[in-house]
Amino acid sequence: MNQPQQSLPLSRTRSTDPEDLANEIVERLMYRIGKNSRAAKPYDWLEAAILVIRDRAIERWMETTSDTYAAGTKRVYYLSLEFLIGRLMRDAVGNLGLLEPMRDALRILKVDLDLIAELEADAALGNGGLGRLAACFMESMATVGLPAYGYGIRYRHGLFRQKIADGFQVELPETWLEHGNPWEFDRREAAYEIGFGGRVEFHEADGSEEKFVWIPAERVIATAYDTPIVGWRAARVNTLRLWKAEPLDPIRLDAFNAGDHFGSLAESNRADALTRVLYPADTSPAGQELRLRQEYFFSAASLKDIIRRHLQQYENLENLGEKVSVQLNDTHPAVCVLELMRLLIDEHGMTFTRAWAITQQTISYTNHTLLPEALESWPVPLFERMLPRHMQLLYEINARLLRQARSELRMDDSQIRNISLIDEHGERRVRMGNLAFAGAHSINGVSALHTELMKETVFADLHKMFPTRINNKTNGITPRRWLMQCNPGLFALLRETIGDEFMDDIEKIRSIEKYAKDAEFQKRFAAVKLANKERLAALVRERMGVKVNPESLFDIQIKRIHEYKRQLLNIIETVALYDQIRSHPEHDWVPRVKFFAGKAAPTYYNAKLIIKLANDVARVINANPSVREVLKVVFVPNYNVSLAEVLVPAANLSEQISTAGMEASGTGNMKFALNGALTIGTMDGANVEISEQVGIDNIVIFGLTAAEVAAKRADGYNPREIIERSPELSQALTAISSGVFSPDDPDRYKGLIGGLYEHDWFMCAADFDSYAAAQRRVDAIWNDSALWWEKSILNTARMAWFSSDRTIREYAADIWKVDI
Ligand code: T68
Repeated sequence: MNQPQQSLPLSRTRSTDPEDLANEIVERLMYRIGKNSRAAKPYDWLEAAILVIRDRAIERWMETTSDTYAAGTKRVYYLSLEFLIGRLMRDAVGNLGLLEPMRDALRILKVDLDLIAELEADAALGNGGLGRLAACFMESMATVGLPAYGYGIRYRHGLFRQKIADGFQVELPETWLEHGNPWEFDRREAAYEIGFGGRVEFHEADGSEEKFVWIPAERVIATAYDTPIVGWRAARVNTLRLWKAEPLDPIRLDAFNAGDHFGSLAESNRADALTRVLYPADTSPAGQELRLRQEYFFSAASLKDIIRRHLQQYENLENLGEKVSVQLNDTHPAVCVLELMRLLIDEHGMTFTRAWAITQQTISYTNHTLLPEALESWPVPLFERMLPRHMQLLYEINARLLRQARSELRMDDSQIRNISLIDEHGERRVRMGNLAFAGAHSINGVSALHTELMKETVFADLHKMFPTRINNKTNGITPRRWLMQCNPGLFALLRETIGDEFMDDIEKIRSIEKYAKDAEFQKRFAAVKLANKERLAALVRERMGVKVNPESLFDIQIKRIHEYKRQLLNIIETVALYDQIRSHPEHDWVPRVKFFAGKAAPTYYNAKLIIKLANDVARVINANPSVREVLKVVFVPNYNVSLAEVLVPAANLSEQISTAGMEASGTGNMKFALNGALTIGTMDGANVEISEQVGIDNIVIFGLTAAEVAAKRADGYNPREIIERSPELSQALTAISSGVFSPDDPDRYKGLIGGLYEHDWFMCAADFDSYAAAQRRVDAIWNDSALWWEKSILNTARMAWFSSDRTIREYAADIWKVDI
């Protein structure tokens, strides 16, 4: 396997001298932005700097693109409705090796790189882990030298901005494009017509040749916007291509002239709406027609583009599966299976059988959730109305699939029902997961546990039918962003201690292990952590007016707010701890700050109530002088990638406490551990593999296992009994539900807490005592400072396996079958 190049090919052609760079910046300022240094505002400097960096990436971009063409290498296409990229400047400048030269260049111009970097918009074109994974993968694919394209939607509004008003989440529109976007190139030449609705005609051309022709009722144009993604040391520069919808006619002049001013813009507005906003629901299907339109729009545009590129180089589509891999990031682009079949059969004249073989060879699918309510499905009438030809193909695929299941595999009615692409319980619905499974040669889970559960639960019967398709690809994170950029202090300490090798081969970070017990190294490691905590403390003070002591244990839970992620369990334990501290003031309590951050889906009632509860509990605890020195609670508003880059390096303790069996993998867990936080967590998702890598003594595990959760649910779980047996838990629950934290509305949490007594689907009660005990184990480790830092260092030393470079190499070898 090739290691990324050690020296920048770029430096051959372009100067990296700060003086030259400074001149270039001033030139861009002048000729691209139209200002001189005196008139330039900080944002203008940022844009000028980005243009200089971007231009440095372009040569390499063209070079690597033409190399791929010349070598005829297989191309990988990563289709994702979400790319949570965050800011790009640091990524690009760091990966081009220009960080210090650019910093010096800007200094010559009396501009602070760190200050302008903060002004860059955080591109939040995703909800959470799934979108962020896509962004890490893009960077890793460029780093390992894989010719890859990301395809998605250029949402005008990314994930909403979260404001906390009186403790409640308020959603405000996000406007990342308001200053323009210096990273993107609009590619007017790459535009495709995408149809919706209409009818299918059957043409019986010269006798035997039958042909179906879809005549859509509505059409929009998909136009491409390209962003270069620079790999580490510019090993490669790949393209992230995002689609925007535009009307065929921007204005219907006939209607306008006839006086119908609104009507004349109807088509334009309809196209505009298509790519206007990202659906803010994570792990639950949005279910609306517009969402299906978005899915089809970007899938169809991407496939057209892929086929056009293929046919530019090869004669026909017979070798598509050898030269192209299409990876579906969850089922959101699953309609690709049908669209590719339609293109191959209706537009390229292939037989059904041949088209099916090529489709399966080309497509592979990643599953990110087992939650039954999160599996996408669409009402048959909606699907049929929007995509009539696709519906025909779906029925044909289903007929063949079910026939095979029944005749060759002798499957029974219940198995047939589970395998079918149509869900027949109640309203008939198209199952996107089953469609993706049937149309792909590989179906992967995102952690070892999740993959095993996929085989046993949602896809049990499909797995029996196709036992070789399901495979595991444990998630990863890019160490460039999640260590080298976000934690410059630790990065510098590591370089000084073990040299630079780990920058190119992250496995080498393991050499830090031998310093784990070294008192001097521990001191320096702790000092870096303290500085990161001071930075977070300053942010919290500035943004929220809350003062926290950086010497306290920083205990952090940041992720989407969801009942299965159990922020509620953490809050309840916080309340119990608050009670304990007040009852035993004589005890030597470990000073802690509990940080929370995360967004709730705007329609998710309980998740929003949990945010309010965290804020209510914070207000009461932070105002109580008797716990002031030992306990603080902070809910940091508007969690996004940039905020994570401050929180992750500052954590001592990482909360990964989902109900076992419910978190497919998690990736925040990896970021924290790499940055030296200890994990408190359940045996869920990738936590299991983290415990194997870092060693069971260096992680704090508690709670039921996935098998125990399943058994408890099957046996009839009685949370009330458990609550009544745990005095700490019942006291905390009573306090919350009786209004101690909500005196303005004492009944606010009655329903939420009542639910725990009644069903407690996420087993907060069952895991509470074990969680609280685990927290006291954390205290004990913290009190033995040498032990704490030893474990912390061992976490950093042993997390290399979770690099997304490793994940991508596995996808490349096992699924895409491409040499790198
Ligand atoms: C996450 N899924 C998993 N979904 O929850 C997490 N869903 O365990 C895993 O680490 C991560 O994927 C990466 O594999 C999501 O983030 C969504 O965001 C989502 C968005 C729209 C619809 C459904």
